[in-house]
Amino acid sequence: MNRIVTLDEFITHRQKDFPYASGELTGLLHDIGLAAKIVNREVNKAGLVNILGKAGTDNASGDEVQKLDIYANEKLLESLRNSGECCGVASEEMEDFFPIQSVEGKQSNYVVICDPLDGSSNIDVNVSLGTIFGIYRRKSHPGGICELEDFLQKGSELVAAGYVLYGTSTLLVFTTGKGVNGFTLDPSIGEFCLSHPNIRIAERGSQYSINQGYYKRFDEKVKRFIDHYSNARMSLRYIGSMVADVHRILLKGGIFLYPGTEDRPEGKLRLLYECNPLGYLMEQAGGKAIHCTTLEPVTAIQPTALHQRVSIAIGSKGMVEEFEQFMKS
Ligand code: P6P
Repeated sequence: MNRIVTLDEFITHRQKDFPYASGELTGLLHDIGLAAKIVNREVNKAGLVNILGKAGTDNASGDEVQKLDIYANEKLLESLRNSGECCGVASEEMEDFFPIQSVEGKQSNYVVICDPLDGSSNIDVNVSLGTIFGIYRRKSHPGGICELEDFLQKGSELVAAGYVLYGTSTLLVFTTGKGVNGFTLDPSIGEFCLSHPNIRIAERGSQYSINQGYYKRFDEKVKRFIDHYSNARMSLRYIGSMVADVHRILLKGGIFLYPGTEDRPEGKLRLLYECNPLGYLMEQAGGKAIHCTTLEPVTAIQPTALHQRVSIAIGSKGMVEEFEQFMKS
């Protein structure tokens, strides 16, 4: 029987792999793991307590906010604020970034970006949800308040990124730029345990993932790509929760697409909080993530706004490159 390797043990043991080998990044990953356990507890009983349903507000991207989104955002902020390991957080649930005061004079070198609860429209129907996060080294002068430039960094500048999937089990999958590893929460000991070491995505898969309901509103070349896969008898799987769809593709191979449409040519998904962290992680697993129109890597896009939206095609390298060929034809 293999020995259990907990998340904390893994991070500590691999600390030498982390850029700048500082305890801060270790501490940040621990903080995110802690927040994930707390959010998991509430997600697992969302049907039992008065935390279901819409909170009656919209977030910065105009999406109706569910109470669990607010709760998840607060828990992440709380966990990151208490340790003072980062100097600021930008979240899909907050209009502007949130500077964090230094704790006991500690000068933090990192900022965190997050989508606290992605796919939250699925809360009421018990479909998997996710938390997405990314960690950057700050660009502004250490010791001062974090600045907008600390968050408007390309995905290629990430020093760590990952997600938590609240599904049939709770999984934390992340990278620090040295490959991708997955940890499953063992509720009996309250620890994330290494369950998916060194994840690599297959060159191709048998599934594609897109909201087929928008077919009529896609670009003609996107329609031709979808028709090609439909005629090739590929399977269509679409959950409406990006973390769940991308996680399935990471493990099974495939391609997830959220192209622009006539009414939303720039696409729906957020560059900072969804596409960059997941794109960076996918690249680390041997996959690819590109903009559906420019075909550039999403991690190469220079962000210009905190809530900027982009289109994305992400997944198996061979399938993303096949999509590229259709878009160039
Ligand atoms: P649509 C959830 O709201 C989300 O941001 C992603 O998790 C998901 O992939 C996408 O939007 C679903 O959007 O337009 O297909 O409902």
